[in-house]
Amino acid sequence: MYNSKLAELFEEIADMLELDPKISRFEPRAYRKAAMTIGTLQEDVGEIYEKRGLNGLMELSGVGKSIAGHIEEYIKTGKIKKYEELKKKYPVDFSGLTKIQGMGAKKALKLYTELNVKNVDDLKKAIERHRIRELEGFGERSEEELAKGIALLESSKGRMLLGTALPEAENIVKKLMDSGLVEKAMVCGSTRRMKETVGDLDILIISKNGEKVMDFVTKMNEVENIMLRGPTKTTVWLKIGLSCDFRLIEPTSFGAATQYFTGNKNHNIKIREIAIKKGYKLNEYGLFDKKNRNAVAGKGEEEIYKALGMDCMPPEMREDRGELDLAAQHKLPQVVGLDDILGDLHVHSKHSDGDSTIEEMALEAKKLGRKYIGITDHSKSEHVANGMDDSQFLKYFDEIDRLNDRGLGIKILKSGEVDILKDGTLDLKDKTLEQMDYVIGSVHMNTNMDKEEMTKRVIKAIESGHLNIIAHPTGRLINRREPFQIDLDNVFESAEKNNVAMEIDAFPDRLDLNDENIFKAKKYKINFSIDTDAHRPSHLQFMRYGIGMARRGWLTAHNVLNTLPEEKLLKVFKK
Ligand code: DGT
Ligand code: CA
Ligand code: CA
Ligand code: ZN
Repeated sequence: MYNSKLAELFEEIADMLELDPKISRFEPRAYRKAAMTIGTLQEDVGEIYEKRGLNGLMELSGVGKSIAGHIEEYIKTGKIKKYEELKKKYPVDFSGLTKIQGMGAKKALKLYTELNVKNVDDLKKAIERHRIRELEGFGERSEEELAKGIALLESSKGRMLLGTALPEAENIVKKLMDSGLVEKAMVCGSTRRMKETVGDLDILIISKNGEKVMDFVTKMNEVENIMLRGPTKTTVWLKIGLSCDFRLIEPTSFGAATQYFTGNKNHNIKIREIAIKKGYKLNEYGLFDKKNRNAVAGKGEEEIYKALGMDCMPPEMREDRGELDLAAQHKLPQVVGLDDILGDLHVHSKHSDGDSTIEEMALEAKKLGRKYIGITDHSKSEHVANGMDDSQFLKYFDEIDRLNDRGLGIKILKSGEVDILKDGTLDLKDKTLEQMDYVIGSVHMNTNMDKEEMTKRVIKAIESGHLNIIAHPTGRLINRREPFQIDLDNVFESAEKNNVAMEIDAFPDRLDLNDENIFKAKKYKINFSIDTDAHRPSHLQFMRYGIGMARRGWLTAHNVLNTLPEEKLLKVFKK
């Protein structure tokens, strides 16, 4: 997979181009746009290039001839000349530094020219010596903020977004299956549990050609270097920046092995104790009785749980949050699945910061089997996202009406992602809001408020009577921005009273609410909406990450609004 690496390179090229005032602003913008497209693409650009060449690349939005050329150059040589040249001029690790909250390329350049800070380590030293606060335009506060930003980054170090790790894992499993060398290959570990970030990939394999398989995996295009090579276990470092364990498993142990390597660790420790109490021994090879015979052969996970008197729960629930007790009482919830989803209620178009027309988004959603799609472009205060004012919203409603009249085979709902302003009021006139089928409210700006103020702000919006869904309720961006200060219990309580749903934003770096907060929110009688927040058609596939979070938070289809058919949904929205 070249996608994430290329996206990073293009971002960094854009950062460096922006530093030169003589260069037109359009050039860095073009690189950023390409980075956004490629970084969130589900298909690997390497594969697109292999199958359809330069023309295939140029069909991607934001990818023209010159950027397609860069991609080709990178695939063939592992380098981009333009990048290397810029790097000579600016020997600074922009991509590392700009991952720190509050650090842009301009600040990074200033730190380089004034203090010779080239990377995060240099920055840490400069902070320790209190050199930052002396700089013009920085000060003590921003020195502290940078220190906090670094701490956040380090606490997440090496953990990759599920949205990057899972497609790579699937790509590797497919290659293994296509190789003809393996009977089975399966991703386990945190990836299978759909944890929001992944530390490493764990892939289990059944094969009669162990030696050849281990050769095959070490020679895959995706591999940067081999960390450990053995007859039954091989660990490689992948080019995308993640390590991957491959384990060869005996067919008779496969169930026990997938159970063990899916984890999580605490779940495993508990289930092992349960096994001991019942007179068994459980390990990655099987479930053994007292005479050390493999009691249930360990062929399938289901049988292992069953032999211990339990129902088998989906991997997403195996987090030691009480699931084993429920399994023993045969009271596991029937958690929501992707097949239950009938629509997507948070989608952007060209009318604000999306890449595609309403029609294109709707047709793609139809292809995915959705019955309705809510278009939710931004309101005017969201300048960076091209937000619309009231009169622009009216034209946009007209367009939706026309599309529905024409009939695309999928219903388009009229909505908007309306900013919840600093004082808790909404960014559009009541008259405009009343024309929407439902309204999403979001906090985007002034996020540095203290907890009490922020909580009041959101609750005031919930009580306005206009809102139906609160989007990405904590505002966090995984590994990049902390959630803002907010008392979620108070928010959930108010949401319950006012029949306002909480969003599970499925965009890979948001996943907001996250699993823990969903678990907490489930105690209240509130609805959830699992939305992709798509900005281009391929993003509509992010639904599965939101579903992963919902399953990790034990939600059933009953808790989720967009499992309802349109009529019932609109009734809930009417209040
Ligand atoms: P990660 O890689 O940090 O995102 O998280 P996991 O859950 O994939 O953890 P990993 O790769 O270290 O190990 C894979 C699974 O193997 C883990 O979920 C449970 C099992 N496992 C690993 N270490 C232990 C252990 O010390 N005891 C037990 N019972 N199971 C373990
Ligand atoms: Ca792992
Ligand atoms: Ca591992
Ligand atoms: Zn949005």
